[in-house]
Order: sequence, then C-alpha cells, then structure tokens
Amino acid sequence: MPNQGWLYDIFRRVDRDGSGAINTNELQSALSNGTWKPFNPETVRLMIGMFDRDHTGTINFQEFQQLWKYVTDWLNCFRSFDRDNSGNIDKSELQSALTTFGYRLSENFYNIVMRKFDRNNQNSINFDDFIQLCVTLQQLTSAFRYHDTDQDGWIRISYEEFLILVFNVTSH
Ligand SMILES: [Ca+2]
Ligand SMILES: [Ca+2]
Ligand SMILES: [Ca+2]
Repeated sequence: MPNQGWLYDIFRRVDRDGSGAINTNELQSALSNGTWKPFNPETVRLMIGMFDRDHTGTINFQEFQQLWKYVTDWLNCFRSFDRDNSGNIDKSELQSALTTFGYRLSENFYNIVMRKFDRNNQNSINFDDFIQLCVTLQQLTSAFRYHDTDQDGWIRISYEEFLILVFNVTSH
C-alpha cells in the first residue's frame, strides 16, 4: 500500500473542483490520462458504485484509497496477461487470463465476449473494458452459483428469477 500523503496528493489532483470528493467526471478524466482514452464511462460508474460506501454518489479520500488499490491490482493483472505488451488483451491472452481465474469456457463463448467488449474493433480488449468484462463475469457467476445449489453447473429458474438475476448484475 503506498503512503497516505502521496495518495492524498493524487486525490487532490483528481478532485479538480476541490470539493473534497471525486465525482464521475473527475474520475473519468483522471483515468483517461493513461493509454485508455476515453475511459469507458460504464466502467467508471461501476467502480464508483462499488466503492461509494456512504452512498453520496461521489468518492471521498477514504473510499479513494480502496478504489486506487482496486485499479492498481487490475492494472497489474491486465499487464501480466498482456504477454506481448501491446497495451491490450487479445483472444488468446483473454483465454489464458480467464483460465487462470478458474473459468472453463468454450471457444464460442470467447468469440461472443470478444465481440461484445472489443469496443474499438481492434480484435483486442482495452483495460477499461477488461475490468468491466471481469466484474460482470464475476457477478453473473456468483448469481448463477446462488441458484446452483448442488453445484452441478445447471440451474432451473423461473422467468422472473431470471429477470431479477440479470437486472441485479447489470444495473449499477
Ligand atoms: Ca470534486
Ligand atoms: Ca461516497
Ligand atoms: Ca496483448
């Protein structure tokens, strides 16, 4: 964990209007300073939703420390799977990433996921979309597991249970 003073400096720079809290626009422009331009606004909202513990809609310094660690961890993860250092994740890099996370998924699944998250049509996935893909996959998997009580990889759910499952995952 980096020291607090250093991180507080970053927090103050991200908090452009000096309000003491980071809003969606401030976070997006801070994250867009890297190679990933512009940072996917859906991913920004997703991250604010995860770390806004006091439900103010913004990120204070305490929440920022957790968020910073989260982004740094994802960045390290992303870099370690970006074997050719291209700055993005192609299909075979994604396959080895998700296999390492414990997912067993078919070629067909990877083709669909690549189509959905390859937003720039470059046959590879950028950092922001990679976070979104992994978080969505985690959330859908845990929602599935909740219903898969005997853990055989099959569930039987009603129409309404299906709707609830999907809405819980996709609405942040
Ligand atoms: Ca602010
Ligand atoms: Ca907050
Ligand atoms: Ca790559």
